Amino acid sequence: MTLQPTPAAKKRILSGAKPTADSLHLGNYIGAVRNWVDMQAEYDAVFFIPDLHAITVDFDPSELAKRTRIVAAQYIAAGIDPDKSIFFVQSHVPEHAQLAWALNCITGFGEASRMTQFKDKTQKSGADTATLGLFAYPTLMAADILLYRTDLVPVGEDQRQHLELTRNLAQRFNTKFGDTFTVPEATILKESAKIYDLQNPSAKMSKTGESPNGAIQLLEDPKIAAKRIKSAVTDAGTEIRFDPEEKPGVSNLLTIYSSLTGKPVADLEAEYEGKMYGHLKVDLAEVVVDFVTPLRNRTNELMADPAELDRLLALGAERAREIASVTMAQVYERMGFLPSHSLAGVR
Ligand code: ATP
Ligand code: LTN
Repeated sequence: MTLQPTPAAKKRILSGAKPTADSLHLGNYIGAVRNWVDMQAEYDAVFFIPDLHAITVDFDPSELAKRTRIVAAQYIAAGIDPDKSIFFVQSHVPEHAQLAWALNCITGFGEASRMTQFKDKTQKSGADTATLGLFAYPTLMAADILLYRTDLVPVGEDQRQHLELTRNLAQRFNTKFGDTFTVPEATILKESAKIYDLQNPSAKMSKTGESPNGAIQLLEDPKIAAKRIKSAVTDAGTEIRFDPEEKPGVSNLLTIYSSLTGKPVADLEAEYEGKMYGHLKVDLAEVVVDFVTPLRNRTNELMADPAELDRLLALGAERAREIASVTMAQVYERMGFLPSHSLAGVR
């Protein structure tokens, strides 16, 4: 028998999208989920639904479970394969909250106060309504990442500062208590993958945008999606050209078009030379409908069998706990906690 060389261990990636709305939107798909799907083959991938993060802002308890299942179904419909990747719900793995607490105790108050996402969110809603949970959002995120010895974290630019904090906390813990954590790298997903609000192209497309017409929700009726593309704000002039400064509306439509068809933006510019904005919108509306229709049908099929969805999530949580519990036991041991012994065999 000849010995096969051991393949180099795959690097681990980890990411997630919060269950804070009734559907993911096109920006989440193009900017995040689609990239995760592509990365599954090359990496040892961990994808999860950060429901503990979803409760750091005002939330409706009667919606949370449903929204969590929807995001789970949308991940799978988009191509996340629970056989290839570890795929689970954050609150099903108690080690996330446990490690977050330990990390809170090595995080400076000033350090946490400098997080711009917290500052932005509290500026909007006022400091009185902000919770301790929102303040501790970044240390919970660090726990998500460090529990799985993650090498790479594919996220948008907005999460860069949280990643930097995660790296600092990993290094601090390793120095203070002994080498325990992998220090992760951020893989900031390309700027071109950022999708803007259709009504206000200076803001990113978001679950909580000002106008519902600004976002394409992946679960809504494709006819509505088509309408939203057709009524998107475009710019002065008539020329169809990619120029985010001068023509943010048209550029956003070209980005969406290119992302969904794989056609380079330059080819689209050539194709639409001399044509009107209306032509671009009609064609893009069709592209969007062709894209969302099967995705929506597949999501609805998965949602029609919640027991199967829950089974997949339970399997994922089991696999996640196998890794997370080992890390957590090491953390407690290194921090010097008195071990808790089972009573079995003692009585
Ligand atoms: P939202 O603002 O829509 O609530 P979010 O960024 O606050 O989304 P998540 O749902 O956790 O929070 O985001 C999941 C992923 O989707 C993140 O990696 C984020 O960078 C990405 N994402 C969100 N909006 C866009 C967008 N408009 N364009 C590209 N990527 C986006
Ligand atoms: N904060 C992220 C969601 C998130 C996450 C994570 C992403 C929570 N924990 C761990 C990557 C790794 C967001 O708002 N997009």
